Amino acid sequence: MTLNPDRFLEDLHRLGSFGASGVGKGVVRPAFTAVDIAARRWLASRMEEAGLKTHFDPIGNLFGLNGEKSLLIGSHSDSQPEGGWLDGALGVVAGLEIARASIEAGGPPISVANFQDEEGRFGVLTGSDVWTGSISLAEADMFTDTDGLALGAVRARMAGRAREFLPHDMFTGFLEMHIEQGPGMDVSGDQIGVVSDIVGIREVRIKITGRQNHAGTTPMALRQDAFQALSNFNQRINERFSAVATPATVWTLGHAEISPNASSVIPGVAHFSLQWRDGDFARLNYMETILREVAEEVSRDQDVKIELGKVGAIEPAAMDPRLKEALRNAAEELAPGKWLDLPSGALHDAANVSRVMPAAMLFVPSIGGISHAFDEDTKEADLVKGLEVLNRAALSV
Ligand code: HGY
Ligand code: MN
Ligand code: MN
Repeated sequence: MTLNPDRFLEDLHRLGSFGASGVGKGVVRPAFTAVDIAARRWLASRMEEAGLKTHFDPIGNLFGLNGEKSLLIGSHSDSQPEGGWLDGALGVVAGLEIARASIEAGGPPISVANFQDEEGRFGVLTGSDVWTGSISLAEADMFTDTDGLALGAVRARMAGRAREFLPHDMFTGFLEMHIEQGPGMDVSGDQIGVVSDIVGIREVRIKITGRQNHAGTTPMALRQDAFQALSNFNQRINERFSAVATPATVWTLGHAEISPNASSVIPGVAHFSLQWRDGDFARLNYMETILREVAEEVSRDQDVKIELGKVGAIEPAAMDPRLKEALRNAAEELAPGKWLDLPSGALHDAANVSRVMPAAMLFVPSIGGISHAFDEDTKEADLVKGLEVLNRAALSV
């Protein structure tokens, strides 16, 4: 079965033109934006040209189907608010090329998946979360983005093409190719990574309500300053999380807004996000207990109200031994001595999918370990090598 690396790279660049940021190869293509929907429609047309039957489900996941029983390959095509051209896109286009080459050569049936909102504009891995049943569509519909738009309202933009959720038993397994998004392989010089397991995550949005007031006339002792409370919260979280963290534990306050955000007004409200990731289920939960204790302490000491939203959760996931072995064997054949086993600190749809069918992942290096940024990139030779290894593994299972 003959892959066409030029066609694969052309499709990848074309996908990168949807929402191109104008800064390097970066993209701005969050879930359900006009460019995300246009990209999904274009991908659907490429799948149809390849001979696949396309299917959008109610949450916006796109499948390119080859028959009633097939191996599924894919990832996601939505991006972070400032994203790279490969995060997710690589896995979808790799799936498309492998499925297309297999049809051309009369090979085994391979289908393609393009999950929606992997990057969590609304939830955490929302499209695969709903498809695999971790959350219901009704629950997902209540999720809002940071501007307060509800997923239920925006997914109506794709309702015209939406059909039912596909049964999982149509697929014999799931393979996802992705960039590493960290420095490991760039430093070690390896070309292929076989993922052993994927970290778990907890993510929550938090609102602090203080008292908006005049910045010149309000004595320090009388203030209920939402920003100072946020700052204190962050300091305490750093201290308390550090005390239980391993070198692999990470946490991030990535989104924050204070209101009214003016130099001469004591902030009355602060909204922010907090997420933490770890490979150990018990530690993830213990960190949530710490978070709740810190919220109570800050609320009391700073005289503010602190409200925690629903905690989004994806549990740590081990990859399937048989599929992992297929990836290892293919890596050893096509990149002898230049591959390794490694865990994933980034989340991936494969974590959700692994709960309903065997799933495994392959990584290629990220130049400088950069991702979730416009300058994310990977050498084209590494992209093609990853495609070839994934294809070899797909044909062997
Ligand atoms: O944040 C993540 O790990 C993923 O890229 N959504
Ligand atoms: Mn991704
Ligand atoms: Mn990402």
